[in-house]
Amino acid sequence: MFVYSLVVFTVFCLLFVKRRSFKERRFILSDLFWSKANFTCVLDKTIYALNIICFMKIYLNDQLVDAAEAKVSVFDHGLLYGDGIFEGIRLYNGCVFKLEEHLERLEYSAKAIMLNMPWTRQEISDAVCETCRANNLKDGYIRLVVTRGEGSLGLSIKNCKRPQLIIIADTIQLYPKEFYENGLSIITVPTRRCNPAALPPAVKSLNYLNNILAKIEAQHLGYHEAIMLNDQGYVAECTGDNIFIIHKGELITPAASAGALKGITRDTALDIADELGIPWREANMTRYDVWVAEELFLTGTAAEIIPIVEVDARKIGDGKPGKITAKFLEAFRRRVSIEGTKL
Ligand code: PXG
Repeated sequence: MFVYSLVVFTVFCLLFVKRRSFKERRFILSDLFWSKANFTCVLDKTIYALNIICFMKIYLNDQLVDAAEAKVSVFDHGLLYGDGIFEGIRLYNGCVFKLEEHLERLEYSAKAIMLNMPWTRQEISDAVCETCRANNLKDGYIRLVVTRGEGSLGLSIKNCKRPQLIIIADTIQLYPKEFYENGLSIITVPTRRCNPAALPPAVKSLNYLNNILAKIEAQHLGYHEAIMLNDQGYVAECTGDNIFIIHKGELITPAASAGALKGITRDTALDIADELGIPWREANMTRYDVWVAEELFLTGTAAEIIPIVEVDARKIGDGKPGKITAKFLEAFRRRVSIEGTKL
């Protein structure tokens, strides 16, 4: 009865604060109740689920639809074979960060897998902004997905008539705040990054099993993130982030040819290195190079810049987030607060 009343009351409150963002709604509602941590947590989850059911708009097939109506065919090759591409993009303070760069990478991924997108870059850009506006978002995470489209059973793409464009605009926090303050411990996992001759890791494809297997191995051992080596045994990247070491005052990261995705945040970190006057280079990197680094951090749209303090049970530097890493994080936060495409 209590749960039922709670749900009814929450729906009522949601209607009452319909034009507000998720964060504002949560704030108003937890103020209406009382601020016991557990209760707020349950309330958060309830509001989050109801928010999706009642209000979230998804961009699908050239229009905005309710989340409950956003359906794709079971014959879509994106579902049947992971045949498609995607981008994860951040929205900061009403501005989409590095939108042009993400759309350029999407076009490169499409070209690499021979998927002809029937939309111009401007059309996709407008659709991204429209989806964020429709969801009253100011800060969030945008998932842009292009599938090969509906086809017949069988690998051939010949019967896939029209790619599907899906845009989801939501909120995200990949890691808890304390990991950014205290740093993260990671390990190297057995699953190797795909050989570029088999599937170029630079293509941000819908087929993420290679990375998912590595993530499963990491989580199975109690870690949140893992280093993946390429088939020559050099460090490629992490399951969803690029990797950087700082050694003798120099910033070093694996090249795309070593199996790293050409990360947008990676490029931003290299720009920041230029701004800070820190020399950088791309190089083949062994696990030994990682273990003896003075500092280490990961970059990714979802994770942003996160300090690493332990790898394979070896402390990195003094086991605390490094001073240079802190400068990168500070410069990154400054950039995201002033750059971007306005909604
Ligand atoms: N390497 C890989 C394998 C990635 O998937 C990055 C590096 C970082 O690239 P950007 O452009 O974001 O700086 C990524 C992207 C998630 C998630 O939900 C994370 C990514 C992609 C998809 C999902 O954790 N990271």
